[in-house]
Amino acid sequence: MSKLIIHGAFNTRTSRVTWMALELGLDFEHNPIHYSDGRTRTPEFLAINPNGTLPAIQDGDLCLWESLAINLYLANKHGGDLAPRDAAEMGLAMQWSFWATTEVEEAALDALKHRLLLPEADRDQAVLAAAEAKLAKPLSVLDGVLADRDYLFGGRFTVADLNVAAVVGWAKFAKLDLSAWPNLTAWLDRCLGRPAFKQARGG
Ligand SMILES: N[C@@H](CCC(=O)N[C@@H](CS)C(=O)NCC(=O)O)C(=O)O
Repeated sequence: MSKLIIHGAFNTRTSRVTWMALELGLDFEHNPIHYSDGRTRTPEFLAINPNGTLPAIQDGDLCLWESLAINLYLANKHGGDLAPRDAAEMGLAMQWSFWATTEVEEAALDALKHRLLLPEADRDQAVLAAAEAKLAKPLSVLDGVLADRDYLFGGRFTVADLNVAAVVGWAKFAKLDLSAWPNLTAWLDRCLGRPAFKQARGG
C-alpha cells in the first residue's frame, strides 16, 4: 500500500496535519513545498488541490485538502483515542472543527498578521484591535465549556482538541492577552505542550 503523502511546509497550516499524523504514529512522506516558491501553482499540484493551497494529502488514490477535514479523516481512518468513538462524538468533532474555522480563524489570523507576521510598516493597530474584539465572544464560549473539563469531550485529547487548539493557538502566538480565559489558557497549554505538536512544526 502506498504511503500517505503530506504536502506543505511546516510554517503553513500543514503543521496541523503533521501534528495529527505524528499523534497517530503514521508513517508518512513529507513534501515541504511552500506557496511562496510557486510549487502550489504547478499543474501537478493543482491536480491534487485545485485551490493551490496547503496543506493537501494523498492517501492512495484519495486527494484531500482543507486542514481540519484532513485531520477528521485521518482520525476516523486510523482510530485510537483521538478518533470519535460514536456518531455523537463525530458530531461534536465536526461541530468544534467548523466552529474553529468559521468563528475564530479569520480574526486569529488578522491578529497574528498585524502583531507579528507582516513587516512592521504594514501592521495596522485598528485591524489588530478589531480582531481582538471579535475573538472575545468565541474565546468566552470555549472558556465556559472548559470550566468543568480538561478536554472538549470524552475525557481525553481528541481530534477536536487538536483542530481547535491549532486555530486558537494563533491567538497565543500573536501574544494576545488571554488572561480573561483561564480555562482556555490551561487547555491550550495542555494541547500545545504535547510532544507531537512541537515535532509537527519541525521541532
Ligand atoms: N482553509 C484552508 C486554508 C488553506 C490556506 O489558505 N493555506 C495557505 C497556507 S497556510 C496557503 O496555501 N496560501 C496560499 C494561497 O492562498 O495561495 C485549510 O485550512 O487548509
